[in-house]
Amino acid sequence: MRIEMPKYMERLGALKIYELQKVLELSGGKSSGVKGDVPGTINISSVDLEEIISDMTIIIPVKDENPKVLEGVLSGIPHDALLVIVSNSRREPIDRYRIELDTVFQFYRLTHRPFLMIHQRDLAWSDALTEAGYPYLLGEDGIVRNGKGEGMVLGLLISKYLGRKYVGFIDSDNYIPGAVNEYVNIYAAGFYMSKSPYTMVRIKWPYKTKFVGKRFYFRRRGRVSEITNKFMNLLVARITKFETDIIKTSNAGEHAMTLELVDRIGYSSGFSIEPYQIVYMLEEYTGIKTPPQFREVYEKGLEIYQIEPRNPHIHEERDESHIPEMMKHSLSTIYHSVLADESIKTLIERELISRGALKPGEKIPRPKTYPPLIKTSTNKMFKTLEESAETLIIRGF
Ligand SMILES: Nc1nc2c(ncn2[C@@H]2O[C@H](COP(=O)(O)OP(=O)(O)O)[C@@H](O)[C@H]2O)c(=O)[nH]1
Ligand SMILES: [Mg+2]
Repeated sequence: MRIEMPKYMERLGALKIYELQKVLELSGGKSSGVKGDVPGTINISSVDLEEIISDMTIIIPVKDENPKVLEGVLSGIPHDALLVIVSNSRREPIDRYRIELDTVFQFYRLTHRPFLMIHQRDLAWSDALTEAGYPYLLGEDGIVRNGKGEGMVLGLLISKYLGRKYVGFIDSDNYIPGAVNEYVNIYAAGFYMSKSPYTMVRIKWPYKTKFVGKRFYFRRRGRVSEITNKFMNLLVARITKFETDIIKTSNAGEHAMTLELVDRIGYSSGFSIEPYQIVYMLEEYTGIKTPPQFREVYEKGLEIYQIEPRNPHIHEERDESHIPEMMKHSLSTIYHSVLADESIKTLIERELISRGALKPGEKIPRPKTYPPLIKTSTNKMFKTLEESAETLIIRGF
């Protein structure tokens, strides 16, 4: 895979945020590296990509998706990545989890891909998370809360137990297996470029593709992400005092991290999780908080790559009604940041009101946040799950 070298990077304390890099060739040839090659680009050979992917867990969050689409997604994930599927699908009146499981089993029979699958609302999580010292995801009823963020954190806890060095997310509603394949290769390319054990790679979809009339329409920007990026960059400017547009991936559901970083950032509920990760890193790793919680990250630095794939993004188009709600959750992470001043707060309120996502006078709810995973004993957690989880299925490892 050949990628543009980033020409520009913003450095904030321990953070290095690279400008957007484009994929130039899906497959760039046998030899890796920059020397003697095309200036301004870096090539990573498929052998080097596969080496990294064989030390990677891929988490797939699922909620009521079409099993055929899920099957396509599985087929796109490179062979040596470990599959962890966390589903929050309805179990009544039809048990959709069972149907998904059948799809995954069939895929396993035909490919022998090791996988682990579990339901987000499995009652065993209650004891498992409590014993592990991470009860935060449990609601008042003692069951894990609904929400994409919650499902993702469960996936991360399992990945921490499994111990592979890299962890990536792939949505289960992607219609193009080739795009899925490219995303995972991009994660590996980012890790190849990075020099730090604390690295995050975020995907910037080039187009959100819609079918309009008789042809595709390639929309350049998503509504929510455009607005979140604008405010996220204003938040960065509160630290540097220079306005910037460096952040292009505030809502990147498709992203990957080193396990070392998974342990050292915070998470949040539902669809606020992706922007919150950036807010957390800005609060924790730009030097404004003393003493720092994780000194080692300051020693080694934390690198954030943002990479734009070649494949268009064609995913399940849901009805538009949830967009204002998503926008509110997304911006609430910035609004409630310690870095946000009154002027940014006022701008966010105005934006949400003008888009019908907030009524005048209404308060923006604080996002529900979850601490880093570093102190969690995932061995204890996993033992309990193995003993009593009704929905846990493991095959091939
Ligand atoms: N485990 C889990 N997955 C979820 C939940 N909500 C959504 N997902 C999955 O998360 C991914 C992204 O959700 P989607 O609704 O497509 O969001 P969008 O693509 O960001 O608009 C999809 O694969 C969903 O199936 C949830 O509550 N739990
Ligand atoms: Mg989607």
